[in-house]
Amino acid sequence: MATSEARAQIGVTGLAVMGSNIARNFARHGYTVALHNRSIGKTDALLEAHGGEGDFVRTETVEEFVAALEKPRRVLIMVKAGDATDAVIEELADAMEPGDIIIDGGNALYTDTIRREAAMAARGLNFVGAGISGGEEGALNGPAIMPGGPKESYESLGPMLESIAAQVDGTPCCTHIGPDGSGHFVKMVHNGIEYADMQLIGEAYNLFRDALGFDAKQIADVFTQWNTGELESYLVEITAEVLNQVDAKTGKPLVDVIVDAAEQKGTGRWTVKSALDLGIPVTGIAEAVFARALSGSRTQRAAAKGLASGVLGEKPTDVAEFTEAIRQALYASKIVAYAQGFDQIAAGSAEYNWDLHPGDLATIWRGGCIIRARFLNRIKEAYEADPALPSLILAPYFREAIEKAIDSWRRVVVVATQLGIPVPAFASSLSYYDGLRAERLPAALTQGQRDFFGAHTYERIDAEGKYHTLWSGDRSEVPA
Ligand code: NBP
Repeated sequence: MATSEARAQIGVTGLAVMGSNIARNFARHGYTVALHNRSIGKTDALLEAHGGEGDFVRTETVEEFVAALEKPRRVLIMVKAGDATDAVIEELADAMEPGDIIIDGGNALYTDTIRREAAMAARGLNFVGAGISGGEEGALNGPAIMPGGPKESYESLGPMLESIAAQVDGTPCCTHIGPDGSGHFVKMVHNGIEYADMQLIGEAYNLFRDALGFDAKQIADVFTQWNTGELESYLVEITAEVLNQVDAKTGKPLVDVIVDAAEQKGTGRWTVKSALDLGIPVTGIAEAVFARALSGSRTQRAAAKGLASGVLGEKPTDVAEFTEAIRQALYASKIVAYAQGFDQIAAGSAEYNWDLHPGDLATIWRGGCIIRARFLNRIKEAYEADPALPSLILAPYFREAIEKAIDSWRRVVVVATQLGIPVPAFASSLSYYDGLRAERLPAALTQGQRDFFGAHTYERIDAEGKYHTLWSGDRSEVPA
């Protein structure tokens, strides 16, 4: 361990699980890392357990911490998102100098990052909002990193971040995303997609359990098998691990003794709120957020037990055929969820003038992060072939995959409905797909109704301009 006079290349403040592991990751890559935490206990605990892994500088006060850093100073904040981040930024900004770089690696709301970047820029400081994904394991061994902020700061910071990020085929899972809040925005959408992916996996699990009568071990075996094909991904892999886990206390599968009420920290909700503002239908993500909320409505659910199901259908008898149908439904719904997430990224980019490159995101999400999956290679290729792709669904590879899956996808939604098994994300993804490809939507009627009660006008299929019908008069049509 170096002395407090050492000049560190990077400082990490906030040494809970994420900060400690990232600090260790930097140190293992040969950087001298200044350590700081509000309370000294976490700093000392880190040094005691892992101080030998690299060159760390122990500091107690913010002034000492800042003084330990090489110029331009680089400080990574890994504290609880929200007010704590603002408090830490203020303290650091007071102690730092123009040209220094403050990086917020927490899960900040991107609009907070836009505000903070502007405030720091006014003081001559570079502020980088960096989305970091991969949980504690990723933080230590290689996360996916999505840094926003000024391009100039990436020149000094980028090589360091790229060296500690996950690497796939020699490419780091880190790239400069775009200005101000763009890094946290894409991290937010990443988390939204993660919600959708988890919900879809959950619906598949539910069908195996309630439509096919599989136990947890049998379902784990299916997921293990799926992880060798086009669904190969971190989330499918850990699904098998969770389903295989046996509870030491009861000897039952752990999943059967966990309360079925999902919690959430908020990034899924943020994604949906932002999508509502941007006018982008992210139905898969929204259903996932609502499904967690429904599962958590424990009083209502207890009171609703015994509500009528109506006459239920027959369970599928060809187990192998229905297993494959579930796989196809999962794959097609997953394509929809990603397509919607990428639509939101395109809309955010246009709204904030970020000039984001969806292909770059698919590239850096291939490793380190929670949604890492074989299929991201396909997304990367799709955007390489056509950077202005109107929807991922229209890329030849995904179009064909859905064409192959569509009959199974419909059958799974029908069977689930007939059996009274909730599949909100499978069903809404299918409806989204049918809506997108429909030649005529009921929106014409909506426009007629809006014109009737509010004179909101409508367009005609056979003429330019806007029109209004004199509903409370002689019902003739006039140009608006
Ligand atoms: P937490 O989110 O649990 O935050 C704990 C840290 O925040 C401690 O170092 C604590 O200091 C510090 N802190 C708090 Br709380 N209030 C503070 C204040 N007013 N001033 C200064 N420090 C304060 O830690 P985490 O789970 O390691 O996550 C860190 C960040 O990374 C969060 O923004 C999180 O959303 C994000 N993130 C987490 C994950 C994950 O898998 N956990 C993944 C990706 C991103 P103390 O020790 O003195 O209390």
